[in-house]
Amino acid sequence: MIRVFDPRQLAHAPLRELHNGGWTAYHESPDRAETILAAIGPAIPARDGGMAPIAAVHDAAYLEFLQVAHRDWVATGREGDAFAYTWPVVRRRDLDLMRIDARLGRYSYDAATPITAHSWTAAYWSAQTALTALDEVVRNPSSAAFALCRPPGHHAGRDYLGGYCFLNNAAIVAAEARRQGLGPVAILDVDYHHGNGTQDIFYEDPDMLFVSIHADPSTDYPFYWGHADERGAGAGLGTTLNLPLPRGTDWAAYAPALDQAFEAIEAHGTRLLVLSFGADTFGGDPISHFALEREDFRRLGQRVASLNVATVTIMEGGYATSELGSNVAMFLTGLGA
Ligand code: Q9C
Ligand code: ZN
Repeated sequence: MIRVFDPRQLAHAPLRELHNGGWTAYHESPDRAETILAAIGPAIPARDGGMAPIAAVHDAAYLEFLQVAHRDWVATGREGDAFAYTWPVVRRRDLDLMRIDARLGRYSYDAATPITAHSWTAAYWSAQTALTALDEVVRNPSSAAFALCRPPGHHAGRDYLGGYCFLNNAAIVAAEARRQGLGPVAILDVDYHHGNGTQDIFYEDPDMLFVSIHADPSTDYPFYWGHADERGAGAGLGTTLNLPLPRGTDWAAYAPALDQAFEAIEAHGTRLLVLSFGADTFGGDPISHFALEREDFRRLGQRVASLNVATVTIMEGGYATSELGSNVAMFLTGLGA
């Protein structure tokens, strides 16, 4: 299986994040990617597919904001990483926002996702890493490809960042695959956290299936999205499937949800699967509360491979850095590396 990794992604390295009311070292660190790369072996670098596939998913003003935000932050006299402290949740309207603090709130939904001088570069190459993996699958449709992406993407929406995510790599790949006529396309998200950004992007889309297995948002981030009764809207009603599971979920409880997800993916007639893969379902993850073990990631990979559908796997979360490499390697072994 082709693995794709681009070192320009390492440039994004926020110092700290606001976590449960205090400062902690940033969980989504560059070492995550380095440790995965060391465990999974040789990878090809990303090719530059340009802005078009990114602009097909994200709002133009948001993309502009991402590129200038840290510069504007510094110009205001601030030091360190940029993040918001106020959000327009009530009667939001399309104002021409001048102040960087106002724009940070407009284009984000949490305070745990700082923007550094290099965040845009890293996010851009993370998206290109995902697109290159798609390209590899197109060139050899029997294959699967793994995109070692960071920053991750599934919490980012059309015009907002959050949850360590800036550009929604899975959505960008899914939309580009559809544009290339590779559909029906489905997205399966197995990160511990609900992929609220991906869900939002395709919520009213009648032919993009989004299925997510994640921690129950009544106890876990991102809280406001990922509940079982969210099923899509308008023409997209029925193309979103949320399978929330309680804290403590182990493989025995996880596997039936996976069966249900696969049923929906098969019923959709899926020809290309985009897998948002997070290893934060691991029992030892420092910010998550499922109980999957290392061997379970092999099982997960095997179950995905048994679908027999061309698959682009995109790295999302996973923060147990010392076990992250072997967990991802196990998953790829199961997938049929
Ligand atoms: N104590 C991904 O796994 N945590 N993102 C906020 C809560 C944010 C996780 C602080 C977790 C985001 C891609
Ligand atoms: Zn996660």
